[in-house]
Amino acid sequence: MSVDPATLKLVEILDKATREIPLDREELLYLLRVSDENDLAKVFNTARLLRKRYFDNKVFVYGFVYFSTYCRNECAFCLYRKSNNSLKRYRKTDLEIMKTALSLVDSGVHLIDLTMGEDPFYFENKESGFAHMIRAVEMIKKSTNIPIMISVGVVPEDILMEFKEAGVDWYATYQETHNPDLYSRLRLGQSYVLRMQRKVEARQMGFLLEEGLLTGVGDTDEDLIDSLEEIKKLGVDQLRVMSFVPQKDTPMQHFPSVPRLKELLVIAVMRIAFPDRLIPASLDVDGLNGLAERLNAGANVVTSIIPPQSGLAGVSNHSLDIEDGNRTVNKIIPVLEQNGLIMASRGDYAEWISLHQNKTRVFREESKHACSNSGGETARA
Ligand code: SAM
Ligand code: MD0
Ligand code: SF4
Repeated sequence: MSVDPATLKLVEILDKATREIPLDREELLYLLRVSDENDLAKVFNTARLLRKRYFDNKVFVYGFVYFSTYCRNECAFCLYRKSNNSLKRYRKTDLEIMKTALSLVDSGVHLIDLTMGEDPFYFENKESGFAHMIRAVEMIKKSTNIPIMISVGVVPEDILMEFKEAGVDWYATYQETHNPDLYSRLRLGQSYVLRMQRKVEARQMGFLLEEGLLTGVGDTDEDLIDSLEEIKKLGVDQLRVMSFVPQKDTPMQHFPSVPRLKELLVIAVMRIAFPDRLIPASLDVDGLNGLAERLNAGANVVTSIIPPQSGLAGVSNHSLDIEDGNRTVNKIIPVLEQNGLIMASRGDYAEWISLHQNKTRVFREESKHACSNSGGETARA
């Protein structure tokens, strides 16, 4: 019986992936373009096999606190862009932030992600603006020892250092794309170089890094592969992709939509290219209903757990599944189980971080050295 050459090629690529032989550009592109149902199942299967190799059946779960929806920026894709006057914004007090974080910790999450727009209240009053926030972070850390991520935009370097000293573990700042031209049409008026540079600096300060892509924003398959290459150079610990969700009253509200399959394929290709890293399935794109397909594609972290009745928003889906309590730990556990997975313990998460830091120490030290020798373009805040 003759085997179809396309099937043979796919089998060869996936066999290489299973043996963790790095795939070249052309092979990664091939995977991103798979469309046949049987072939897709093979790609997802390989992604899950690699996830199992490094994480067994354990999944991590992150709580999300979007504590201020004010923003000085004009990202074309974002509901919270400065000039959008059609929404009600909020800024939570330090006490509210702490209370929410503590209730998320009680519900069993492994990490608290503190996120805001680039709120002028913080950015324009610099030291005094951030001071309360930094103290709140310190309190959360001291009383719970929970790992903390900040997603607060491109903060000045000295403030970033203060967050580190207060006990923050992760810095998340998504580039969305590594095509500078596309970036300039998405993150209007923001420096591409500065955003990348701050991540390099954060890593030098000892932060763990998360990088993120948006798909369905005019990105090509080539752009997506370029991003994987940049992500490798940056040396990130967690990487994500989210589908663009059109937002009313924003410049991209009528942007043609791309099937969700693209996000799923990118998740699988991320797992294949970075088998031992953390890759989220965000509840923020399609809510609880979209969780199983993202886990099936190889994700190993569920993000955007939000307490109901807290008055807190999501990012790409500001209200989906929040008030009805569908973005809670209790609601995701059955979905994990239906997919042969379980929720990891806090000890498992701590162990992963510590083993991972040991494993990547040499890479991080070498790149720190390379950066300090390169004297590349210095970015300004
Ligand atoms: N303001 C900070 C910043 O932009 O870095 C922190 C917020 S950040 C976590 C918001 C992220 O949500 C963006 O980087 C983008 O990846 C995602 N996002 C925003 N609007 C979105 C949309 N309409 N559809 C999908 N993802 C979106
Ligand atoms: C999420 N809504 O995890 C959150 C957000 C920011 N670090 C994360 C995009 O889906
Ligand atoms: Fe502001 Fe972040 Fe939205 Fe851009 S993505 S408008 S920086 S909140």
